[in-house]
Amino acid sequence: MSASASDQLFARAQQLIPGGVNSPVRAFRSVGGAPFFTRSAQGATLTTVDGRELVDFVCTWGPAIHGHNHPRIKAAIADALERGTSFGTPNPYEVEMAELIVSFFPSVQKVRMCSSGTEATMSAVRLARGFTKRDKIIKFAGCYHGHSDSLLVAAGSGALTHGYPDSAGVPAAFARETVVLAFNDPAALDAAFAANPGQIAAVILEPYIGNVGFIRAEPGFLQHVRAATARAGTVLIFDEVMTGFRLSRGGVQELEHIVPDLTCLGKIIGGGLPVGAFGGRAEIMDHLAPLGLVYQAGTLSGNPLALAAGIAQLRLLDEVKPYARLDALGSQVCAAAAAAAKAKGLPLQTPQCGSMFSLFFNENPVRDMPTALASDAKLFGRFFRACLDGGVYLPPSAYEAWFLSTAHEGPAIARACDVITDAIAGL
Ligand code: HOZ
Repeated sequence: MSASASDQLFARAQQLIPGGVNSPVRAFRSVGGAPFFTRSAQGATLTTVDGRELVDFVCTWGPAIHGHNHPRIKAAIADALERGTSFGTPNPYEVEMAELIVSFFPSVQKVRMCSSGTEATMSAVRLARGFTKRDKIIKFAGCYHGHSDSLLVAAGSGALTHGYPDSAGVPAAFARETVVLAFNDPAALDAAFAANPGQIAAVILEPYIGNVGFIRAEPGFLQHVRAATARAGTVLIFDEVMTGFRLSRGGVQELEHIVPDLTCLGKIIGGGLPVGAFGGRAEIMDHLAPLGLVYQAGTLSGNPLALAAGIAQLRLLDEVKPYARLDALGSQVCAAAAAAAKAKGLPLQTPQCGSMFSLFFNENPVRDMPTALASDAKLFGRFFRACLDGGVYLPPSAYEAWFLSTAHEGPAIARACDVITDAIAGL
């Protein structure tokens, strides 16, 4: 039997690209099998280079909230393309995007664009350190904030998936400046502040975690974090790269009525093109160069194509008001999976908020990294492969969130629920 087009590409890729992929989770190592290569994506569907059509629950890891290749976003990119691909000077899209972000996120008074979520979180941490003149930061185990040195400690996402939550190559001296705490544990936060008086520059967190699977903050936790950081003069950074514009118009901070000092954004604001942003209180943001002494820069920052796509995507959000519909779709998938697991006698947790959720094969509720790691990841791998065989693509890791788009409404969701139900029944 001749190798599939995906297998042939993967063989070539492995010769030249470490692991054959440009981002580790895509290698399928924790779920088994070889990755497929995508030829095109439309609506809720990925088409592989072998011509298979898959219902996509990854949505390019969050950005495709209106589905893949939406005509309005395509048109905005095409229009911007007529004017050029990159200018290296200020451009009008940057002002329009800043106005939009500030209108969606009232906590953001000033914002700077960059090219990825990693840049956004890395820069926000540097800014918090420059602003407070302190070195230490607090992060929570399992939260993933991209791959800069200070933040790649007890990290989720691919780092956790492949068993290296503390990456090699991060100097111990850097890691010592990062205090790692359990998520959803207010007492641990109080103890860390008591042990490091006047030393904590920032607390950074995914307010609902998307990178150890999906985990919601328990009632009162984020409010506790806000009060403790305010008392300590510590900058509170919400990493809403995944949750921003996705769980509500104004992210988790809107749902939980919290005003963080800084917010990191990405994914949806690029409409599928590379982008990131960080913003917050003007008093803090004005410490950035050229006004202040904290340096941050980027040749492709404010890229006109990425911002044209993102502006179209945000305007569309306000037109279609998708959040109730997305929540109903998420509930439908979780309910179908829960019913199948109950019928099969398998323990399953289905934490969900709107269009983000996870399926954990676990007896107990998942509230932090240790409880997530107590899930049956091997069983998830079998479930993943059964779904893929049935034409449904899930995140290829037990420790990543699933994403939905408005394009999943109708036949796609019905087909996916049937495949998920059959896959669980066959475990
Ligand atoms: N770290 C990303 C999700 N948490 C994965 C990105 C990718 O592989 O494209």
